[in-house]
Amino acid sequence: MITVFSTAHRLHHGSELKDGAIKPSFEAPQRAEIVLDRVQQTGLGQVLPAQEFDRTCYVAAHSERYVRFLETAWSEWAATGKTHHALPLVWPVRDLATDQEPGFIDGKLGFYAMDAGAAITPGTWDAVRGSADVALTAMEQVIDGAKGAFALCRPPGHHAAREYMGGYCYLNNAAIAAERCLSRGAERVAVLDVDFHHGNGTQNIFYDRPDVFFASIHGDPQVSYPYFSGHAHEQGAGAGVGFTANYPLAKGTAWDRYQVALKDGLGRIAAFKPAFLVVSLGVDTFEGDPISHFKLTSDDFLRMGAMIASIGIPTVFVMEGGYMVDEIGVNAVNTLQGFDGDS
Ligand code: SP5
Ligand code: ZN
Repeated sequence: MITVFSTAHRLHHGSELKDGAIKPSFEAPQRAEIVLDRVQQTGLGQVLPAQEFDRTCYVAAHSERYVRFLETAWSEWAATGKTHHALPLVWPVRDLATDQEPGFIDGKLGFYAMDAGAAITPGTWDAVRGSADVALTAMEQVIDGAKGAFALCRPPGHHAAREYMGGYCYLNNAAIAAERCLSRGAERVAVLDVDFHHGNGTQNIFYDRPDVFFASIHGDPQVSYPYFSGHAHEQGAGAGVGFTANYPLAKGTAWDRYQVALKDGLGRIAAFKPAFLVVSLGVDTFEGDPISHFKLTSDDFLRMGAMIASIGIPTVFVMEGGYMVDEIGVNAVNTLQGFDGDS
């Protein structure tokens, strides 16, 4: 399988608010380098650089004003004399909710963020754009006939919604790739999110749409980030009712229970008959992950890849989370090898 990679990710290493303190983010540059090393060690296949895509490809999944915010946020922040990474400090929750974009950067940060987990640094926009271009380049491979392709994206994307960032995510790489195949003529596309955390951003972007089926398997939001979405009763809205499927699973879930949800999700995706499948591949479901609490083993990722291959749909794997840095390379590449039948 071909891997698409961009060195632009190295321009971004944010801070996050964790346990009441600002710390360097768990989502660090080393993650992508470890996965790339494993791709090369195992001889998974060629590694291609990302092509550059037009910003209209990003606006397909996000609003114009949100993309503009991402492009200009660091310069607006720096213009006020601040030198730390930019993080929001006030959010328009419930009765403060408004559709009016504030005129000052501190207000814009809260308006366009769901949490204090997606800092803006000087290199963030270039890394974020590069990550989306990685996903778009991988989608082009599959549109051109490849059975599978691996988008080694960093930063990740699945928490980013049409108009907000959060959870280390800025542009929703998986959603941007899904929109790309629709604009190139596909009638239907499915997104399967196997990251430990609910793919709230992808759900938000496609919630009222019947042309994109979204399935997510994740830690129960009663006890797991992002807490406010991913319940089983969230099944879509309007014309999209029935085209979103959520599988919240209990703390400590191991392969025996995980594979039941995966099988059901894949069955529903197969019945939808999409032209393409985008997999949001987070490997933070691993038993050793420092911020999650499922119990998948490295061998389970081989099984996961084989099960995904079994429905026979051309698939783009888009890297999302996974934070046990020594193991994420093995677990991500095991999934791809399982898909390729090299296990
Ligand atoms: C892409 C992705 O995986 N984003 C995840 C963002 C998670 N951010 C907040 C995590 C809070 C976890 N707190 C649990 C600590 C357990 N020791
Ligand atoms: Zn995650």
